[in-house]
Amino acid sequence: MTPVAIGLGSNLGPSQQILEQSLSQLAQVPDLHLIAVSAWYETLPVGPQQPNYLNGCAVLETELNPEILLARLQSIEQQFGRVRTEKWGPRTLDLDLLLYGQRQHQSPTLTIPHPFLIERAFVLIPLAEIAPDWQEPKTGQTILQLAQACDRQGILGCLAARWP
Ligand code: A4P
Ligand code: MG
Repeated sequence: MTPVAIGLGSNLGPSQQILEQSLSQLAQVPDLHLIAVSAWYETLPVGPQQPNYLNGCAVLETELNPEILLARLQSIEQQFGRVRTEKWGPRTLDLDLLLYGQRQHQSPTLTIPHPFLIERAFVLIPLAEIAPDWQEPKTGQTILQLAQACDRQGILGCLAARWP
């Protein structure tokens, strides 16, 4: 079993409901086990002008390889009506694969660690709640160290996740 970290985000539709239903879907994927979920954070959008996001993170354990896991995440995104328009544009559900154990992986479809992990407060702050000691393999810094160093200006507030 390998621990994996996933980032969840939504800024279209009933975001909290969408995020919590997506957790239920994740929990039903064979060979994927939900271990911990952060609170939900209201965050200012990074990228083009669009509504604020609700963001959070989850830690899971899996026997699925990274590419298969990404395909499972994308199929859950599709179930929630994700339509890809502009890059970094608004979305009902975005599931990003942030960390896969200590693995570094680069293919045309998948980069692990997620390329923007180390600079995004909307990922680092929630992830630090549930995985503070996880070492980010490229920098060697822990998630807590990265979270403490990041710019928190875009983090507006936080609400408890209704999970489990
Ligand atoms: N891909 C490569 N590596 C990964 C990975 N580690 N996890 C590929 C997930 N996908 C990965 O992603 C485009 C392609 O990236 C996928 O087909 C996959 O093969 P996408 O989800 O279709 O497009 P995107 O999300 O618009 O682009 P990208 O670059 O993934 O953007 P991000 O990083 O997901 O950022 N502001 C706030 N406050 N909160 C947010 O959650 N999210 C974004 C999107 C922008 N601004 C935001 C937020
Ligand atoms: Mg994405």
